[in-house]
Parts: sequence; C-alpha cells; structure tokens
Amino acid sequence: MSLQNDVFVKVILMLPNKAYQNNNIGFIDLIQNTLIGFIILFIIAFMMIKPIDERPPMEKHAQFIITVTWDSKTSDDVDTWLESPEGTIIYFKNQKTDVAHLDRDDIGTARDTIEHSDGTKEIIYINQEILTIRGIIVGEWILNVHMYAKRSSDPANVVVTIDKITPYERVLRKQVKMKDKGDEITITRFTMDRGGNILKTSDVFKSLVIIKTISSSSTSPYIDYGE
Ligand SMILES: [Ca+2]
Repeated sequence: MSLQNDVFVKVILMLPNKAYQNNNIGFIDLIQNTLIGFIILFIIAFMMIKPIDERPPMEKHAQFIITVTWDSKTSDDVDTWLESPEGTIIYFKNQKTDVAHLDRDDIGTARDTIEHSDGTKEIIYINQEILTIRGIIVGEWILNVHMYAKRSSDPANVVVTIDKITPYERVLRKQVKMKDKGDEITITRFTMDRGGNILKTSDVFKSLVIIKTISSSSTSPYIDYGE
C-alpha cells in the first residue's frame, strides 16, 4: 500500500467506530484497485492506437507502353502518332506532353551508330519508337503509324504492340506492311475508362498527319514528307 493510503488509513482509524473504520478501509482498497485497472486499460488502449499516416495517398496511374518496331537494317523512317481524347497529338514534333511522351524519333539506320569511350564505333541495328501513356484520360485514343521516308525498295514490316504495365497485360499486337512514302495506317482506336481499362477497339482510319498539317499551316509551314 502506498504512503498516501497509509496516511489516509491512519486518519480513518482515528474515527471512534471500529466497524465503520474497517468498512472504509475495504472501500478504499476497492476504489484503488478499480482506479489501477482503469489506468492499465488506458495505457493498453493508448498503445494500440494506430499512428495517423499524414502522407498523401499514392496516386495510381495506369501505364501503357506503345512500341513500334520495323525492319532493323533499313533506313526507312516510320513515325508514331497518337491522339489523346482531348485532341492532343503526340508525335516527333510534340514528343513530351502531360499524359504521354515519345522517347525519340527513330529515323532508321542513320542514327544506329554509337561511339564508345575509347573512340571505337559500333552499329546497333534497331528501328524502334516507344511511346508511353502515363495518365488516364477517359475517351478514345487513336494510334497511327506513318511512313515519313521510304528509302528501301521492299515493303516495311511494322509491328506495333501495346502493353498495360499495372497490372501487366498485352493489350494489342499488330503487324502491318507499309509500301510507300506517305502511307498512314490507323493501328487502333481504343476507348479508355476511369480505371485505365480498354473497353473497346476499332481500326477505322483517321488521318492524324492531315489534321496536324492543316492546324499548323495557319501559323507555320509544316513540311510533311521532307527528308
Ligand atoms: Ca521516325
């Protein structure tokens, strides 16, 4: 028993009625034990409180990787064109936007030579453009390929894939042949919902090159098929 209780008990014992004194000592012990019980429960409850995470919730974005690959040893220049539901067109002159970006404009074998640190040069044959969709815009997206420069005599075999990253899913794989300079093909038109899911697709042709040509002609001349 604590010092405070000893003092309190001594005061109680000074009262004349012995029975009354004994009853009060028992009552004091009951109050004390109940109070200790509440304190223990309060400590346990406090320890079980989950700390509040003040960090903002991580925003999840669906990510799509569009890959356009064609014959590795040709100097043909295929271009990737993508129109978002808002009407933004991503292509070699508008490579970086808020929701999508084109990694580079592959112009064929002309840029396939790399120079190492020791000065030696190596040719890595790869003709490929990669376009990444980093956000969700509900509506219809249109993906085209365009033969900007046709330097080889054989038709170009162009393979287009669309991969959803989270969770991974191969959305599309399509191969087309492009014979002439200026050829433009709508690979797919796909409708995206709020969850980043592809609801439906079609391949009804819509020229994006012509749209950009017309919209650019009022401000600056757009050279369509120049090399
Ligand atoms: Ca290109």
